[in-house]
Amino acid sequence: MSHTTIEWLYVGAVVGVLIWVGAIAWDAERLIGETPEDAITIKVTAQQWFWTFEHPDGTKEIGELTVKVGKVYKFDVTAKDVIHAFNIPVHAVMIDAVPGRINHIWFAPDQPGEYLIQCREYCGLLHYQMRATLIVEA
Ligand SMILES: [Cu+2]
Repeated sequence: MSHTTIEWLYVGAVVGVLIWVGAIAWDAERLIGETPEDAITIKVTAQQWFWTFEHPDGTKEIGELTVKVGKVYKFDVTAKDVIHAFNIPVHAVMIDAVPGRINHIWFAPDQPGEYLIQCREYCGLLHYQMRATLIVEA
């Protein structure tokens, strides 16, 4: 093979790998970005300095959220006063809670237990106490 042919093979291989990596990243992003159709919607409202959760049947929980293993949940997140951020560190859930708009994020708990929910955007005096408990039932 000539010198030039080898160079072109090399360029082809590099381009091929880049396309492959790009396709994987694109697919991963698509999977994360799309909310599964069977998701149960929970309305999450942030205000100084607590969290309110509303289930589809209208039941409300303040300071704690009860969900079940094996189900998929979509959070409709908003705020009443200032900007907060809804965060469940263990489940990599993190989205801004902004007055006047609804942001979406979903998750599917796979382990029973109690987990921390917290505010991740400084929202005033008691920001550091703006916590809730995620209760995942079997
Ligand atoms: Cu806060």
